[in-house]
Amino acid sequence: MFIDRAKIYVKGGDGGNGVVAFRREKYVPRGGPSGGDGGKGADVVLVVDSSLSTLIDFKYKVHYKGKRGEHGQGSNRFGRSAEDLVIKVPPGTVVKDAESGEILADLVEDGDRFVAAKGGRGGRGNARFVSSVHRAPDFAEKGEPGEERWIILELKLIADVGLIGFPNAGKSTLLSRMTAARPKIADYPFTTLSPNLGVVETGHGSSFVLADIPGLIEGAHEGQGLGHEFLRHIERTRLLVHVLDMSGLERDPLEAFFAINDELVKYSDKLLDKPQIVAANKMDLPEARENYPRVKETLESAGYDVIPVSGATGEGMKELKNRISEALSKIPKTIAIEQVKQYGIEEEEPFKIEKRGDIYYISGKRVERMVAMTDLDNDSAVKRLQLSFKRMGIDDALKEQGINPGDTVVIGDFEFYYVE
Ligand SMILES: Nc1nc2c(ncn2[C@@H]2O[C@H](COP(=O)(O)OP(=O)(O)OP(=O)(O)O)[C@@H](O)[C@H]2O)c(=O)[nH]1
Ligand SMILES: [Mg+2]
Repeated sequence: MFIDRAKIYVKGGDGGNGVVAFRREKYVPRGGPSGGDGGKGADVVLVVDSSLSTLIDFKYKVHYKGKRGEHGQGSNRFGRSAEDLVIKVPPGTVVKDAESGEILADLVEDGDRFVAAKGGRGGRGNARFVSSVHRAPDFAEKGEPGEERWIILELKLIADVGLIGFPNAGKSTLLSRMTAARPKIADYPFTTLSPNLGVVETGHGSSFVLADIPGLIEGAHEGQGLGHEFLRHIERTRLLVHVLDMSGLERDPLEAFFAINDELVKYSDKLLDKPQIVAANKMDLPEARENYPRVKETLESAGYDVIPVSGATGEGMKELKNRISEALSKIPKTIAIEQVKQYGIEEEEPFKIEKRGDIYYISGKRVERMVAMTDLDNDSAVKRLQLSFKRMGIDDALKEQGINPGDTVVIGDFEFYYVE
């Protein structure tokens, strides 16, 4: 089964908690603070593995959660950071944010990587909060929560050469003749419903990747016959081999040729810029031989290279391979990479207050993170949080909105009573 789109959930590991500890020394009843920091949570990382060619694994596994970092320990020992959670994806995987639809990454080459969800940093141990005022801080930070989101993976095939043409033209037959791939071949349209890839060996150790793309029909650019899905895969090929059924038994070969090209431009003018070689197929049939001179003349005078072949007998295969390699050697090996949104350092609003009924809701990445990292059972830690809120101007903003002592304030998953 060929799967070229998947939606998955990724969550980075939470950071490990910092710890509260004090040194124990002979004759010293209470030594200095010595609580170590927690370790960093695991990043969830997508990495290209060229041995994969579909997104099928993601049909069965949808949730990916990184491990949390280890908690800190006494004697200033830091918790160990968690190892990244690596998810393998095939070359040509475009990553989008499921909510906004924005392209986050386009992973093309073997080893390309993208951090889909960052792990949280470890919380600081009490040893880190020593100051001239606090010689023996009795609180520590909790680990930062890991990032989480839903992402969409979309495969945009990468192949050197794409076989295009109407259904039944013989594309799959040619792929099976030239490569070790064994696509389904049958005498009815739309036998092939998803692209098949094969490697063509051209001798001298060189090779190219050939993609058999499902048949196109009139209206493909509007999505007819699943046209959109198929046309997308043509975008990242360097050369097209246009397969014509020369017998004309289903439709006139010249009409077929121009109809398909018409669909290509309507989808994107970039597709028509791709060099095309014409494989005049089914030349074993007498009707095909009859049509050949007329088709050859018209297409050659339009500037196309026309090669007579037969997928049935294997005639012309060597010539076709040679012409393809020759043409490829003149086309630079660049791939159209998707434009990825560049994240500048956006000035994020530090916090937002919304009053609904009697409750004040405070939101904002930074504020929510500060609360999540505070040990709310620890008075000193809570005091420190209050102080930070005051410094950020949250107190003043709440007062401005008319808050009274005893009113409820909600931040992230936590609820507080407001006190002066
Ligand atoms: N006589 C003859 N028949 C051929 C030749 N090449 C393919 N065929 C036949 O044409 C029919 C369609 O071949 P496929 O290779 O499945 O065609 P396709 O272009 O992949 O078709 P779709 O997958 O439906 O788009 C099959 O019955 C093949 O056996 C050829 O060179 N000569
Ligand atoms: Mg086919």
